[in-house]
Amino acid sequence: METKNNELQTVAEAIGPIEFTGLRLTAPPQYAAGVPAVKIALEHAMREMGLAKSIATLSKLNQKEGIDCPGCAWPDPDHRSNLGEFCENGVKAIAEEATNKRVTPTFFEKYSVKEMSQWSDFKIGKSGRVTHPMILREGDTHYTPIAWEEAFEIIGQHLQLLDNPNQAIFYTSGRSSNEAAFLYGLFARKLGTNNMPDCSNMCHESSGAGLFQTLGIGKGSVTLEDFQYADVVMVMGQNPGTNHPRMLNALEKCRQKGGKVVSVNPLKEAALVRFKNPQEVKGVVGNGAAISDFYLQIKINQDVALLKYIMKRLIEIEQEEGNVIDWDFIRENTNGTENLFKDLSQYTKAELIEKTGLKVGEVEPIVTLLAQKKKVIICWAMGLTQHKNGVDNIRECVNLLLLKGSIGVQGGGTCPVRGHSNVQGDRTVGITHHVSPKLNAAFERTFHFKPPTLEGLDVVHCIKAMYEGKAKVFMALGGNFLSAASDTNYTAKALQNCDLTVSVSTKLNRTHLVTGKTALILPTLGRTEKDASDGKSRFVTVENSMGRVHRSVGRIAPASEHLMSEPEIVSRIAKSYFKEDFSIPWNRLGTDYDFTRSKISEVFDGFKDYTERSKKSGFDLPNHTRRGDFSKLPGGVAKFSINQLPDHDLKEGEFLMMTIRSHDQYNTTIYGLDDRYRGIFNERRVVLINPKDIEDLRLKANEIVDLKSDYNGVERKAENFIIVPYEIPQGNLASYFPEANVLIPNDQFATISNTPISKSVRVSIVKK
Ligand SMILES: Nc1nc2c(c(=O)[nH]1)N[C@H]1C(S)=C(S)[C@@H](COP(=O)(O)OP(=O)(O)OC[C@H]3O[C@@H](n4cnc5c(=O)[nH]c(N)nc54)[C@H](O)[C@@H]3O)O[C@H]1N2
Ligand SMILES: Nc1nc2c(c(=O)[nH]1)N[C@H]1C(S)=C(S)[C@@H](COP(=O)(O)OP(=O)(O)OC[C@H]3O[C@@H](n4cnc5c(=O)[nH]c(N)nc54)[C@H](O)[C@@H]3O)O[C@H]1N2
Ligand SMILES: [Mo]
Repeated sequence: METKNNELQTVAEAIGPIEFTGLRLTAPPQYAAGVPAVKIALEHAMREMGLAKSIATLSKLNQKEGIDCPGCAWPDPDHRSNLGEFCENGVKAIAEEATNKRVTPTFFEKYSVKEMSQWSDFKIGKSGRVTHPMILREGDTHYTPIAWEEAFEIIGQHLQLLDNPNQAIFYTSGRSSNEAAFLYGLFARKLGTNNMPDCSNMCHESSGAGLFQTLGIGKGSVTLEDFQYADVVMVMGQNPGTNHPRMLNALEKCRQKGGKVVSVNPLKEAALVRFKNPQEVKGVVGNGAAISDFYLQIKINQDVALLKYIMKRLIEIEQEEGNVIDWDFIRENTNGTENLFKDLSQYTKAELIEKTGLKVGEVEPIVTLLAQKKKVIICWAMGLTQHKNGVDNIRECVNLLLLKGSIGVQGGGTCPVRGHSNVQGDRTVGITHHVSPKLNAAFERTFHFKPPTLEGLDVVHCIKAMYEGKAKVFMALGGNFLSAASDTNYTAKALQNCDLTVSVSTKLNRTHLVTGKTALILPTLGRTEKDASDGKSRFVTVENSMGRVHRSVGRIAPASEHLMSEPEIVSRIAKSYFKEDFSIPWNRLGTDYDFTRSKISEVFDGFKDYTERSKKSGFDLPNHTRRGDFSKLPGGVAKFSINQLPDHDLKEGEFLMMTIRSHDQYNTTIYGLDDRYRGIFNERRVVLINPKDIEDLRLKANEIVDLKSDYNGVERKAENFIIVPYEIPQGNLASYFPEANVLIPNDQFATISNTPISKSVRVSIVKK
């Protein structure tokens, strides 16, 4: 079949404008943070919030009595800086939420849905906070206000009308509190479905799967303190300067104590090279500190090849000199070494190194370091998880750590660096599409009903179900599902197939503009805002990337008097559906968070005295791997695994493309148009490419091209990208998410974890 006829049709509303905003390029800066970061952060804060609100929010950000930063999930140190325990992008996140701008009923009266859909994501987001519950009734062109009670009734009625509960989908983004997520999961289960896709399906699902299989828990093993004791920290597939800036403090401290930092990344990310800590005087006046001792600019998705090379070399050195591999640890705590050794012997060093695109001379110093040192931490994020072999990537990291006996020891272990500030907590308290008999039993014991036993749908499979008309009601607790998911046109059609789409949101986004027949926006409180019931103030709790649960207390007046808290919204929907069934006290659960927490602690282990212990610095959830205890696994030992080298099946002229975040965005929320640390300003429709590839393709810098992907004969096109010469390995490209999401087919995802292949998309460049 001609691929031309097989092109996935464009849904203009889903794509937004494809015009340019005026690219400017500079050389990437020599360091990250420092004074410019402080200045830019404060400019954002003042522009969005004004002085009084800036002081009210920022002075309480990440303090023990304060607001948990909605920016990322990096943990807070025990000693909090007086200069402020936050970073540039944390300030931007706060400013974005606590903005003074408002999206009111008058705003919706003025702009039709169609008109707003033609705005850029930047403009949509900058419109401000949604102030009233709004409805888009079937056939209407504009959203109109609706009373809360009527909104809940409409949702209840739609759910009643379904043939079966599996026609409903309950998506969660990672900003929700433990309390809201728990009630949401309880509601879905009581309704009778496990269709609980969540943003981790697109994010760290591969980490959870890989770690669970090999170590028995889907979470990381290290604490913040471990960074001070580590001999080596490897940062693989992660850009902390933009996405987890406070992690740079930990890396700096590690180096001050004599540890070495190794970065593995196709791009030379400025913050991984040099960092000026704005929380310290020397960061303001000095040259800053080097962060990486070694930098491996690896080709996209060749991390398994690199790890295999390193392990092969470690085994060789062990054979020659000994004292490299921790045999005692391996004997006592693992199985599968023989198979691993056999697997490694199949490959030659030359073929492995060639795949990475690195030189032996670049990798050998790291081999030597790892041979000599014992305590190793591996940190990673999306650069490892969002590939077809995302789970293999994680398991191969575990293999290296197990060889070194570096799990369950002070200064060593696994560190998947989570994204959304409470994505880990949401999962802990029951947001999962998987069925666990143990969890079902705990829900049954606590709430006296039988939770469903059929596996639910994750993100990619619920999109397919909606596309095929098998799911009819879509609800989202936060997030921007349309723009976050891959295959934008396909996902748009999937949402449009629904009878009802519901978004519990703080701000306007594209998912509100490409909807089911009827659509609701339910405006909710953000982290920064005071949450009270009957005049009594309440607080919510969250879990950070390292498994510590603590409270978050809102500090400023809500954006509108009509906002409702997330737990309350969820419980009111449940009430409207279950009507006369009073077996679960929804009212009390939605209003009395202490009571909700007492129920969480009945269902889940580790939450004893939850409310009290969440105050001050919070408490750590049980993590047996952290203690070197693998008894949760069959046989009671950790597992070495066998992982294949990826096959990208690139055809002539095809590149491997990663979709990455710019410095001025939070996922689909666009704070600004600059990517300062990469020297790219005022433009997002760019494609980063090696100058030699530009030459080979007879392209020119600044030329405008289209990007095309072709999977299984279906052509997907992203129009209008500017060629930007960049120091990136040959054969690789980079462009921004979500603009490039149209190119990623919904059926291309990681084995086991089903995470879309956002970091290794096969594309070609089409000249205009
Ligand atoms: N300011 C800000 N903070 C955020 C977010 C945000 O958008 N903005 N998002 C939050 C969320 S939800 C998440 S999940 C995290 C995301 O945090 P990151 O994972 O750091 O974010 P990405 O931009 O996706 O960056 C991936 C990095 O991996 C590299 N990479 C890509 N492919 C490969 C590969 O094959 N191998 C290796 N070794 N490296 C590779 C890229 O060059 C890039 O540096 O950040 C969280 N924090
Ligand atoms: N191509 C490509 N696609 C990707 C990625 C990639 O690297 N490349 N990354 C993936 C990753 S890692 C993730 S985590 C997903 C992110 O997927 P999502 O979590 O769905 O997306 P966000 O952009 O974080 O959601 C932003 C919206 O959340 C709402 N919001 C903000 N704060 C709150 C709150 O406190 N409560 C409520 N109810 N709503 C709130 C606002 O309305 C805002 O518009 O995207 C994924 N998609
Ligand atoms: Mo994420």
